[in-house]
Amino acid sequence: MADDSIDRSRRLLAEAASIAVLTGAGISAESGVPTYRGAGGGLWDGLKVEDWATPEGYARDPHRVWTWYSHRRVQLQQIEPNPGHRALAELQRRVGGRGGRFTLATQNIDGLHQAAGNVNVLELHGSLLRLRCWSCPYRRHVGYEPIEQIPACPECGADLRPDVVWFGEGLPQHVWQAAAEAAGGCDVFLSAGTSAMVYPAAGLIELAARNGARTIEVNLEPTPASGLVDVSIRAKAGEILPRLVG
Ligand code: BJW
Ligand code: ZN
Repeated sequence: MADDSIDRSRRLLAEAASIAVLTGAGISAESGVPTYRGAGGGLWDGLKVEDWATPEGYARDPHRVWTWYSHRRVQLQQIEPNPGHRALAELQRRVGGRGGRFTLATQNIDGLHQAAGNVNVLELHGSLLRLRCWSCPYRRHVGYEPIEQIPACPECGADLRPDVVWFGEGLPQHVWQAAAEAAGGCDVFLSAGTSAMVYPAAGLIELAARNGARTIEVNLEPTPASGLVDVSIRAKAGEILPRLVG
């Protein structure tokens, strides 16, 4: 991979007053979390996300979907942030230290950015570590313990569900708005470890480019955004991000 792409990206990140970052499953791959698509991805415990991470998938077999999420949550206990996550935490500290603006929007639901030290993370697709009610605004944090029986909402008695965003569901509105504002107003936009196929999250890259940001992509494979960005680096996030920030 060309060293001049790395040098150019390093310079852009070092000089920007306002940086927005979008991450996806690829950034957690080196921590042992499987991706949804691409090499080595696509199946979570034998189930295909497109078939089960939908309201229809849940309606088909609520218990199976619950057990699936419970299992994924328990697995998180063994998982730690990798150098890619830690580089973004360092980037946030540096940009903050020089009085700049930094926004991290993630499509991931694994909480690893927060574990690495990032703050105010915008969780576009929710979190495995929260439950919410199907029919009222009730939400609560949960730990890594398995939950095999579907719990009832203490406020209204309806079933609780994982607080994640399934296909066909809208993103949490305030989270989406904050991410769109950051992407539309930044000098430099960095996307890392995302196939850039799932909308509206992938649209943040286009929004940033349209509004004049310099755009950098770090991903193992080419994506639909690769032709649009200023710098496209095909490599592992855990190897490259520390070099972009360090
Ligand atoms: C590495 C690496 C390493 C590996 N280093 N890189 C047609 C056109 C446009 C949109 C639509 C459409 N039809 C339907 C839609 C809408 C739909 C959508 O976008 N579908 C597309 C698939 C076509 N979107 C939605 O439904 C969204 N809501 C919405 O649009 O609301 C409005 C609306 C309402 C009602 C009706 C219609 C619209 C919601 C999307 C929710 C996504 N949810 C999931 C599941 C979360 C819960 C769970 O995990 O169970 O979120 S799906 C899954 O994909 C997950 C991810 O966050 C998301 C994105 O994936 P991501 O992060 O990019 O990961 P991968 O695996 O795709 O890519 C990883 C990449 O990393 C790969 O490229 C690797 O090469 C790379 N890599 N190792 C660097 N070490
Ligand atoms: Zn309720």
